[in-house]
Amino acid sequence: MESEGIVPLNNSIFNAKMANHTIDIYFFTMSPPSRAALLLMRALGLKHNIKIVNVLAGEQMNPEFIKINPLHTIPVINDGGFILPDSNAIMKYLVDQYAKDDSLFPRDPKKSAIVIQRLFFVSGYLFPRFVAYHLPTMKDGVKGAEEDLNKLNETFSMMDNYVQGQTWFAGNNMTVADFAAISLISTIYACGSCDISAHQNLFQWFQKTKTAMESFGYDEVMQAGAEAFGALYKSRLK
Ligand SMILES: N[C@@H](CCC(=O)N[C@@H](CS)C(=O)NCC(=O)O)C(=O)O
Repeated sequence: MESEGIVPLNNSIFNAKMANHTIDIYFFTMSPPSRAALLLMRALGLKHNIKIVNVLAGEQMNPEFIKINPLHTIPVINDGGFILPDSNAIMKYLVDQYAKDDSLFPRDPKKSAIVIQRLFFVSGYLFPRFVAYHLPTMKDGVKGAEEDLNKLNETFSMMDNYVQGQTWFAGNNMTVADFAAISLISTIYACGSCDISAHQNLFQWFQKTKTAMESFGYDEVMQAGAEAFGALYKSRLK
């Protein structure tokens, strides 16, 4: 628990490398990975321009957007003509390109490997299992399957193990893995669909990370989007 409560960032709002341009981010507030990328931009103090892609209305399928990202997913950034989809790739790029130090994505091979593993975990376990359980409600207004709820709860147990005895999701420093993980945990919590507080270490990490991210604009970026998703989920369930 070396760095409990310490936010290892110099969170200035101006970065010399950004002097003459802003980064476009294709974004929708209800999209967890979009919020992870945007909150990181805020944490790094990067000038940005939000371009809303309403995935609920299918705007990601517009031919202009498909040209930008053939995968038709958000988030995507456009940094002076450099176009990059996927929140994980985006966060890695932004830290490498603009952060004042490597604390959010360490260069040390072992520390870096752990961050990458956690990002793959979020992409390969937490995100698909979140979608599997919540999509039937969002799409058809029916409850997700018990089996999918069990799998999601199993994922929380895995995360609970990861954060046991350490402050952050990928070790003893806040990293981009915390941004990725909290984007989904905050959304699921706002849905009230699972008992996250039953997983004590995970719940403590959630509370601590929220507080640590307040100065980046957590409430405005993360909480607001999670609540918007949660409100829609609850209204569909009725
Ligand atoms: N691994 C990707 C996942 C992106 C993703 O699936 N985004 C969803 C919104 S949460 C999306 O754009 N869905 C629209 C679609 O697939 O057509 C990331 O981290 O950026």
